Amino acid sequence: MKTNIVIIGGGPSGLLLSRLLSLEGIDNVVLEKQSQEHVIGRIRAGVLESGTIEMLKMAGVSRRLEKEGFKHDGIQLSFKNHGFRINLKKLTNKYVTVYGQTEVTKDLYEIIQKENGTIINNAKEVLPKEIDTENPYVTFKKNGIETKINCDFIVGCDGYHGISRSTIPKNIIRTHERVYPFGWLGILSETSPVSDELIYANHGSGFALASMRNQNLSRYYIQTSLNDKIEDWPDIKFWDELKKRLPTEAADTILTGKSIEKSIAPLRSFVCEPMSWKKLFLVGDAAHIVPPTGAKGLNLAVSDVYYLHRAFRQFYEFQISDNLDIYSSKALSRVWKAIRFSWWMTTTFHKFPNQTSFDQRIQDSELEYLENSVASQTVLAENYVGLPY
Ligand code: RFL
Ligand code: PHB
Repeated sequence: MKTNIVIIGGGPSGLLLSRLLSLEGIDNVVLEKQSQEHVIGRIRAGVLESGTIEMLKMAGVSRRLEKEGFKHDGIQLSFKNHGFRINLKKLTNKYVTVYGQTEVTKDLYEIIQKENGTIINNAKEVLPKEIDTENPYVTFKKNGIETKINCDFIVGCDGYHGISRSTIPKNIIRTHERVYPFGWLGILSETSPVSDELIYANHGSGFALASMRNQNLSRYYIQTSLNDKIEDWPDIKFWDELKKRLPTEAADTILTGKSIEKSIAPLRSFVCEPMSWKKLFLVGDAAHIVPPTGAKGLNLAVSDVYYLHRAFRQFYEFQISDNLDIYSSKALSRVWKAIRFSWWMTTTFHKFPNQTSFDQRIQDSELEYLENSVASQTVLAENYVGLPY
């Protein structure tokens, strides 16, 4: 087999890149190790920046998003059982859209398949080879049969646990990491959301977040210990803890019900530098991870796709590799700002083990300052709606 670009990983970043390349007439193949049902079944991100929406529009997958997504002009923050609002629209003239990653992935699969793009699911033992030569290729097995795909470039969109990153030599790659000493327990429930806007709560017992997918589907998270297991959190215990952590007004009106999904995710910040080497380019979670507190993971994956698809367009249209050469530095400059913001949201809203009364007072004064300073609110709002590309 032969193609221009092999994309390893068919999550949102791999699918979006594939679609945009195809629209430019650049041949590509997506190799995804899981089945389509598995990829589409994953419950993950929910908040899309306007830059992400523009990219999805460019990919021709915005029709359902425009109809079913919810525009949010603000977010609610709470501390010491007291809530206040950040008016995103007024402070930045932008908004965010609540539309699940699951739906984005579904829309991308549908259009790629309809327009005869190539996604190979259940591709096992995917391996990028000869990435430092003019003749890179990828091998994989499907149903026990090994296939080789010759290509010009390989893009690793295979997430944090993928294999692409590890093919960059150890003496080239540098990684930067912070692992947080807690996780997020998230549930999805078929109840109407407690609030029209997301609520991020700092509470003495730990962080809580009230989010949503649509008018009849709520997504809630609470900070938990990394030692906790799903079995430790029957629904009733989850709801009690969530109510304790949300402001009273929300806790008193929340509708509880049976959870239809429940999972615990660890929180980490991670960046690998550079994000490209020779013929290999890394995109999204394969190169960087943020804790979900700032709602940045998927949005960052999309901004990487923005820089990379433009660079490939320049290469195939004009045989110029300038933008491919600066892909890593361009993408990293935006990545680090989102890493900083997500770290700040995480440290400001969570309880850390061994947190002292000093640490608590610092968090309280940070949030008090935020509540009363337009300058501070503008910094948050500008980062939350997404920095420019
Ligand atoms: P993905 O989605 O992990 O996709 C990688 C794909 O690669 C496949 N793969 C392989 N394929 C072939 N060969 C191999 N060896 C392979 N190894 C892996 C995998 O099966 C998978 O299909 O990475 P991508 O595309 O970079 O997308 C990143 C986003 O998924 C991620 O950043 C977000 O979900 C993060 N995130 C959030 N981001 C936001 O922007 N807003 C949010 O509100 C938000 N909330 C969240 C989140 C992530 C969460 N979890 C579960 C970590 C909330 C949570 C709880
Ligand atoms: C979500 O709805 O899953 C969600 C929303 C905002 C975040 C993280 C996750 O910051």
